[in-house]
Amino acid sequence: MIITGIQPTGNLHIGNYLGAIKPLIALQQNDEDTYAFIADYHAITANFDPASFSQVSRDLVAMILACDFDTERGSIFLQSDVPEHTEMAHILGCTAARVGQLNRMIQFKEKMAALAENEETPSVGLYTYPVLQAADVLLYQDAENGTPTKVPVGDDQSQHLNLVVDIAASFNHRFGDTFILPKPVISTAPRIMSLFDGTKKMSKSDPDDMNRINMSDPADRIVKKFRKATTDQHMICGTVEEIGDRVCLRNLLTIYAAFADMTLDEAVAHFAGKGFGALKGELADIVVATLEPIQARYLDIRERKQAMSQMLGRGAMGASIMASDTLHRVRKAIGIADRNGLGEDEV
Ligand code: AQP
Repeated sequence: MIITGIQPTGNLHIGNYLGAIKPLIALQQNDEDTYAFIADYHAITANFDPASFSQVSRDLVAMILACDFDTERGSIFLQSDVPEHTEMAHILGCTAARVGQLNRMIQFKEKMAALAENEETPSVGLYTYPVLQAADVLLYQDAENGTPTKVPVGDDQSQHLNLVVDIAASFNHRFGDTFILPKPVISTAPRIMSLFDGTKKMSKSDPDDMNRINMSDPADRIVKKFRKATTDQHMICGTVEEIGDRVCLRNLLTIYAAFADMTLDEAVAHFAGKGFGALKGELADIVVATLEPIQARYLDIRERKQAMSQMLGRGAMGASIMASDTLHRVRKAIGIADRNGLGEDEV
């Protein structure tokens, strides 16, 4: 079983596609039961626009479906449609997660520093974010077979995932075996960087749209963004080792290799001795050719609003069956009875 979440914090970009969606679809093809959720309760831990929030979430669902997520083999749902996530987060926050652990989270420190630059202070939700993440993961358990749930994540999330495992172990230690410890699967997919700053990752919430290639960008905009991407004056080198600290070159070659299903070595060999013009031209061609059919499906799915609502409803219902079962066991373990004070077993 696989559980994965993606935040509705803006337009999906090719970094999300290569780093999260494409590997997820590949895992799904191995017959894994998949739960994919739109992490809207995570997205509200930072600034968000209530007027467009719901549409951003739905567009994200439409794009994931357009990338070939198979709803026969998995559920896709909104986190906020499955209230067990927040209830479980409260229980874990009280019983198994400790302030000292949250204080060590690098992502919180980085986000807090970024907010401080604008004289803003973080929300409590941003601080407790990893506890909600623990709830997201631990609700989905293969209790019948006892096999660990796989959680595919980028390496920037490995600290949070280790915390999820620690929280589960600490709960089990205190209340008896309740959770099967999950298995983080750290992505081997490439990290895609900003088109202008090769040291900063491509990101949905980056205020400058020119830094990323959105999955929904039209062909002419993709061509323009690659044309304007940062380069240097040198020719393209002959080996990966020679790339050295030319981070923008490395990024463009990495994107090319990922879209062409090549290794980085093969991509370097393909462009060795050529100028950036050749690389940027071929890069735009291959990205446009991959995205165009996805975009056509996306526009079609996005229009079918009722079908999407029904599909999300089915997804939430499927997720709720498993989530409420786990939550029931957790409530029982901590001595909180279900159904008006009576344990379900006594009803
Ligand atoms: N640049 C990237 N390269 C490769 N993979 C990436 N992911 C994100 N950016 C890149 C992967 O996409 C998934 C989405 O996770 P998320 O929506 O929870 O948030 P994120 O990682 O913080 O993604 P963004 O795009 O950078 O959003 P914002 O701007 O909101 O922070 C994850 O699996 C991630 O590894």
